[in-house]
Amino acid sequence: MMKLMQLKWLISFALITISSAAFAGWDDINLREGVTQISREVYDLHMLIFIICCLIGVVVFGVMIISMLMHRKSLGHEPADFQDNHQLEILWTVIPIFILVAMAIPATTTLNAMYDAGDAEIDIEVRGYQWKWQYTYIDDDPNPATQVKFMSNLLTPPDEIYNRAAKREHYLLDVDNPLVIPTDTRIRFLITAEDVIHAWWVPDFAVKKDAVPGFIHESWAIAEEPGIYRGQCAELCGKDHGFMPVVVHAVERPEYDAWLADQKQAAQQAWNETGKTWTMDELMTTGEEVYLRACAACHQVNGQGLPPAFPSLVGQGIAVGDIDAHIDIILNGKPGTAMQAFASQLSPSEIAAVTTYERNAWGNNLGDSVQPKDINSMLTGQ
Ligand code: HEC
Ligand SMILES: [Cu+2]
Repeated sequence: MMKLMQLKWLISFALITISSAAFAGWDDINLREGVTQISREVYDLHMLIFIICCLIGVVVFGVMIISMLMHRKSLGHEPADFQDNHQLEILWTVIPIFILVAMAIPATTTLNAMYDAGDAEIDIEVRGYQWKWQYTYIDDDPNPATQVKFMSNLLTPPDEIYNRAAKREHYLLDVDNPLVIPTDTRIRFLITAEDVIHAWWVPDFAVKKDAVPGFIHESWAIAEEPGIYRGQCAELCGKDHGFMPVVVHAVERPEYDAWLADQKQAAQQAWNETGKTWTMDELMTTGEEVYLRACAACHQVNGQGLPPAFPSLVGQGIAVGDIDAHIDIILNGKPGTAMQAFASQLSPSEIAAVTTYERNAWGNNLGDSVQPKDINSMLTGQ
């Protein structure tokens, strides 16, 4: 049988081990404070409730362990035989009620503030796709085609993912086009999805919202410090769920205004170019660029695909068949397969270019092409 002395040593040893393990990497394992008022409130709540829980744990287990040691049979104690103790029962019901109410009041206040997404200065639509995000800066531009709107794709190359190359800094947490927002500005995120349920999560903003097809969920943030904030999709959404990070770039207001003006001009220019007649060279150059960015992950750089999962586009099938069917599968995808609809992800010019590219690359040499303005009239019915 264990002596009291030995037990004391054992307990202190266990406590020292656990606490030193925890404090060694406290910042690594703890919730982070983030850079918004809400994220700091969430952090403070988390610490408050964590400390309350620890205190309750110490008191309850302390009383329990001490009682067991002090009143054990080997010291000659006899078991008591009373049935209940009303005073004690009322006490251990009322005290926890007070503790719960005391925790609920600050928690509800913060939750209310989190859910109140009104009065935003800037509205940004966040749309989840398998497996990337799309950001649209909603403004009163009457022509949706010239709104600032872009896809945000993972930058980590497959070689690093499959251990054929050394992993970079920000492995799996880097994108080609980050979301750009101004600091000290109230921004509303309108979060939705195109295909399946995703979740947009930026820990430093304490923003984590499900992105559900057909629904728009709101959230908001005021970033107080410039910086790059990284997050991830937080809802299991298919095979590349781990490959759709969120990167937000918070910059000072003047820098944001300049960036937005550039983007607007680029969108306007892209729109102007939709109307002109493109040469074969222009279509092929843009087409290759679009293909490498949006299609090569499945159909491979050489167009051969990875049959049977991803069909080859070389010398066979739809890519060398009727051009309308070819355009159709790119615009609308093929439901139930990994071939998604690209109508909302690519501009009319990009769709025209990539279609033309597939029909004339890798020795397909069909010689035919399609113009951006034709794709645009298919999409708008004009
Ligand atoms: C996530 C993987 C994926 C990506 C990315 C992708 N595709 Fe596909 N694609 C598929 C799959 C799978 C099919 C076969 C669908 C089926 O079962 O018929 C397909 C079929 C096609 C076909 C028809 C092939 C045939 O002969 O049946 C064309 C053309 C095509 N894709 C073009 C594109 C273009 C252009 C892009 C880029 C803008 C693209 N795909 C991006 C997976 C993908
Ligand atoms: Cu996702």
